[in-house]
Amino acid sequence: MKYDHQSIEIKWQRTREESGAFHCDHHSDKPKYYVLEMFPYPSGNIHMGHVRNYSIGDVVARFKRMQGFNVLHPMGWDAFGLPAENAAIKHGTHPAKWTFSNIDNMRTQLRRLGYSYDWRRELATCTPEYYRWEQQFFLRFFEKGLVYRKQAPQNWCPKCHTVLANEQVIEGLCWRCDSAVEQKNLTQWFLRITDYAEELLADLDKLEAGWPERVVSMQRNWIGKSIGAEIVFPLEGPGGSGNDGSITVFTTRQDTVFGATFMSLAPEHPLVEQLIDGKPEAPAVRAFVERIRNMDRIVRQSDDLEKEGVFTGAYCVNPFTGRRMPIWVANFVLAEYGTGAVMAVPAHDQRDFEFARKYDLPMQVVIQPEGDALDTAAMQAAWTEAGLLVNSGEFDGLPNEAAKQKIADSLEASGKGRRTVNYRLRDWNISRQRYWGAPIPVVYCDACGVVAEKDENLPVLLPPEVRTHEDGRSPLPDTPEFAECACPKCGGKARRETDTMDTFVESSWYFARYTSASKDDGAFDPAALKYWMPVDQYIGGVEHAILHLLYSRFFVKALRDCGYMDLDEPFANLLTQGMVLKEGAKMSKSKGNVVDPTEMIARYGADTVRLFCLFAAPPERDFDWSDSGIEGSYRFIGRIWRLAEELSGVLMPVKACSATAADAATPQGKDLRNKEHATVRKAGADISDRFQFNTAIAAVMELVNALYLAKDELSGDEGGRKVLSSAVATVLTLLSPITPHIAEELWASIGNTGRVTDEPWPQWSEEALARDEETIVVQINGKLRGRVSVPAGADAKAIEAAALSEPNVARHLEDVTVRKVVVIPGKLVNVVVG
Ligand code: ANZ
Ligand code: ZN
Repeated sequence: MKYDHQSIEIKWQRTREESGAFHCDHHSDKPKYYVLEMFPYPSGNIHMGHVRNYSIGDVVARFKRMQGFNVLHPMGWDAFGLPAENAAIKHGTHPAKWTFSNIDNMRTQLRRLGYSYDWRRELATCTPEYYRWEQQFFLRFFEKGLVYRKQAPQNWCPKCHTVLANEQVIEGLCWRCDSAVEQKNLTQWFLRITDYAEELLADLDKLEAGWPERVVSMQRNWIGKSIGAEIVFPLEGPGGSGNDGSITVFTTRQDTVFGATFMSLAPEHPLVEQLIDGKPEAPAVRAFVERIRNMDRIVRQSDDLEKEGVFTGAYCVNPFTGRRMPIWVANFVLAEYGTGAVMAVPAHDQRDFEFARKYDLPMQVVIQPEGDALDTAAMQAAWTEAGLLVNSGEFDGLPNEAAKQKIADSLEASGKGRRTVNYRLRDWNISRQRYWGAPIPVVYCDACGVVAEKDENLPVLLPPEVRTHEDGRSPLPDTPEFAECACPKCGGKARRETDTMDTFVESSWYFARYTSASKDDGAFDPAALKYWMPVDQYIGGVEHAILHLLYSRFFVKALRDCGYMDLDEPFANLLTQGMVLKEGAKMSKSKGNVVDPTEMIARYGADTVRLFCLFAAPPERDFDWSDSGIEGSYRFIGRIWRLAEELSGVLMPVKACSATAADAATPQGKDLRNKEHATVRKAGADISDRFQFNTAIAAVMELVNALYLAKDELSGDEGGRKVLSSAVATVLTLLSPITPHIAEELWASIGNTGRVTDEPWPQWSEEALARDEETIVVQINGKLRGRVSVPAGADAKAIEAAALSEPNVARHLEDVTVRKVVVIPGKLVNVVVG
């Protein structure tokens, strides 16, 4: 019979779905296992990257199910976002229509791949049934002060007509469209993720066991904790009195304070105007500040930025040395970091060193490397390494690490400063000037000010009809039905917030909603949430190492603190899968190298496509899509199909690993049974340990080869048939998570009852693996010359002796000189002769 993958696959997809085979429930005595792949944006079609991602997740889900876990494996749609609006403008449709028709199409494509989802839990984030809970979270955050409004310069994408969070600016470009990001001063809503900086950092230690090291360290760097001190520098008034206020700096090097010879302020520092007021330097300073403010932020933050500055004409005083320090404005000092002011220590900081050389500012060595004496006149660069303190009063002679502590103590005792910690992480701007997003549930009332919506007024629905703007601006501000509203407090005329939420807000909690996706009187069913969370295995692309994965971690902690859940971290284990490339390059329409999954499924079937995605490489690694690769997978499936066909009438309906030692009485029977059990052991270990599906599949391929070699000899008697049947059952059972359709089809055709995908994962036994004798192949100069049997576990000496005395081998060695004997215990002896 021909292998008709189309009809076989569609038949089993229907059967399994109609029987609700993958529905799950939290009322269960089994241990739970929650496996989740990052949900897709409904852009139109499934691409090969999705197929790889979801195939990995599906094998994990099915494998855990076979191991006896109660498995939750859901799928849904990250359905708000800009492409829907752009498509709507281009094609004159509504974003909702475009989105839902894409969802329908992509759902069909996923079904055709045979994934074991509990489709009852499907969700789309653009529905009010979903986003109403997000609006409720917003209200709780608002009450707790976890969300607030502020005006600040923001990242603005001119093409997307919206602001972007810092995490969404990748090397100065918009994460979505690669346009250069500009700065724009706007009043926006922020989530106070910085309140959680310390916890987000500390909990990374717990994630180290289950997350890739690279992702953990990227998050650590992004949060960017710096331990140091704040030091207060009194300003020198016109009369040198020091009573005219002060400048506070943040430093990680308080041990160098005696070497601070001038002060550098950010151009945006609020004191600048006051300091230059009435001074002759004022015009030059204003011009400089204006020029730097307009500079691209990324250029400004780059290491190779040419250091520039301007003197303000004002001075402050070093509180430790009493020295007068000129105050400069410098282009490399950032307003948003620390206090926006830096005590400049040119002898020990490279930026300050370059700045001091350029503007001829004083330099003072305060850290001396042991056994050397730095001379400021001769220094070519700042000394930034460790050393002993000099020119530092009572602290002289201390190693600088110890001095850090002593000087911090002194700061706190004298009131000149204090220990402090700084983070790079900034609060998360969640306002977006877009239509296709969740409305922010806030109104502005002339009488009452900023007023949060009432719970009973949720959801704040997006208006279904809007007039889109050709230039891509959001239509919401000019949609009176939406924008004009009543104040929830005084009932008077008010205006609704017309910004919508960043779509990364929706993806920060969808994983928790799956546990109770259809609940309509609350965001989560507490019992279901408690049972299923955290996600045991999360799988997705490494491009989310910071963005989505950091936001989700924060969101869970914030929801916990609002009483929604009792959970610290959402994802216990994370797998970041590699990309599917074509000829070494990322697949893209512009390169014309896209391989369409639908076409591949039509030609080879879903099982072959799944198999290839899993066999081509370990999951974390990139792999190249190749015709020969997919052909190879197709041939392997054909080989299994033919094996079952050739053995029809021989095979009987039995379970994996069911043949007994008595069934396997002949040497061939024994060997095959042994191979069967060894394959189960290897495949199980490879999948459990780091999801090495490729080597697990290779092991099953070897078992299939062994079946082909043994089948004729074993078909003759009852015991042999039993051994063959058991090994075939094992092949089908082990392959069922990977290629479920053909496994199910052949399982049924052999006459088995039940479904192979409902079978338990097979158990290997020590007894079957143990061998009393091993066959060793003997080669001379790489040519096969004989086989010998030795006791299992024999040592190299014994194996060599047996090999050399084998009659045929001995004959070939008669007139030659043996140069070397290589023994690989359990396998082979190679005699090198000359
Ligand atoms: C004095 C000093 C002496 C410093 C020395 C370094 C070496 P991280 O580790 O990144 O936190 N700094 C502080 N605020 C700044 C700002 N807003 N813009 C630019 N630079 C700023 O770096 C902390 C160090 O960066 C601080 O320690 C400060 O320079 C500088 F030998 O203070 B240091
Ligand atoms: Zn953009």
